[in-house]
Amino acid sequence: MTSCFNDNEIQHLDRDALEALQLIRFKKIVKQALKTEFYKQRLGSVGIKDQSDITHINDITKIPFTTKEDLRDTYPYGLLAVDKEEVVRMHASSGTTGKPTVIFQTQTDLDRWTNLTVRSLLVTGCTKKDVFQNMMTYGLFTGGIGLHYGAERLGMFVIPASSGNTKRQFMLMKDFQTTVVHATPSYLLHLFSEMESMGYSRKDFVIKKAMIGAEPHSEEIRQKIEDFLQIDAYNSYGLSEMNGPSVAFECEYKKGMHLWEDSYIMEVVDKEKLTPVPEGTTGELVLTNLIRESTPIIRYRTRDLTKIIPGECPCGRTHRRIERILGRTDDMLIINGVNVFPSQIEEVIMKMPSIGNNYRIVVRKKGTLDELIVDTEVNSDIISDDTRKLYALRDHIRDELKASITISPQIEFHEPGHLPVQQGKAIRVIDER
Ligand code: DLL
Repeated sequence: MTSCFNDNEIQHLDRDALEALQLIRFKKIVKQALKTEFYKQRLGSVGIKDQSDITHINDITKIPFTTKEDLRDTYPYGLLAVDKEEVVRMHASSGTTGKPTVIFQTQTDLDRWTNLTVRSLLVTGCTKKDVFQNMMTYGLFTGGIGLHYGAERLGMFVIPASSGNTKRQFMLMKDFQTTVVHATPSYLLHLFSEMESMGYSRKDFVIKKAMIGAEPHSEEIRQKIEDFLQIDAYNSYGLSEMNGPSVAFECEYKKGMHLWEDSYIMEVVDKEKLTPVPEGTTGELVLTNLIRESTPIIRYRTRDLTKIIPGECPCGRTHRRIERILGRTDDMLIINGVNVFPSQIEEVIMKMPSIGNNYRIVVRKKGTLDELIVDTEVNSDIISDDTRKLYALRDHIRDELKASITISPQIEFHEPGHLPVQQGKAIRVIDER
């Protein structure tokens, strides 16, 4: 287990030492993976039957990729590589079919992940003197609990505020003199746009830093947050399949995110050919978790597009940095930090008998938050009917969608044939953000 005490040394290992450490850990992960039927077949198909078949870190490139679909197909326990009684927690992320992709953690797994979150907070300059207000959602989502444990282990004063309830966030921030906040960038912007109307001003707060992540955001958004609040905002990247936050984190220089290479093997591949691209070239990030014994995942296609930043960081840490996430190769939308697949929406609305054949999903900014609009055609009989029926249908769709995607969208009805139709593939999603 990486202890906080010697962590600084690990952050500065030279490449040879880092790769030697990766190899030792990778072999252990292969050994774990071979305990699952799924990886026994996958690894067996390329002649890997035992960890001794791995002799160099580059052997990883022989192994087929693991995808979200694989995780879904093996739901719920297909990737569990330890006895169930060793599991102390699970996390999940949303999926297209309603079945989440699940990840299990043993106590050892949690300790290792927590150490990474401690490291991530330390590299941004956090100390045990800080008061940490965690505005990420607590629950199956990894954003809340994930950083919570690291902040506690670091010795920070943690306020587990979770997301929402703007008024209470301000009250806590003022009364307990919060110095560090953790939130999605969109929520943070939304929160502070309400500051004056809620009777507060910047001088009521002593906030110094924000950890922002879980959703794509531009440098301009970071600047907006920093300028408005006169704070430093650090980009934080992660995904539940790789534990959650603290896969990659910005250090005090804020020049890209150090991907913690002692704990993850990163590859960046061409998004179509799936072959490696050189440093500095954008491609899909592929990750292997080296520290989780319970749910080994090898060569996971994240669908996130980024590039490895060539050269060294002025901080001297040797773990390579990735550029902020530029987009995704699939169609998953992230709406105020919540992952939504268009197919989840389609699944719900197309079940309703009065709904027509055409629909589209519009996402736009309303102030600093994202707004989801579902534009759908309805059958002519319901249009000429009592308007109360239309209102009831609208409410029903909204409730069903809320149950499925946890967001309550605006529903707009159109007469049949009134929504645009494409010649080729339908364009269902209009993302105006
Ligand atoms: O969002 C974990 C996390 C929580 C990261 C809190 C940072 C802070 P998931 O819900 O599984 O996990 O969603 C993972 O979110 O594949 C990216 O597409 C996107 N994402 C996460 N962090 C960033 C970021 C968490 N900093 C998916 N920039 C990932 C852009 C991000 N996109």
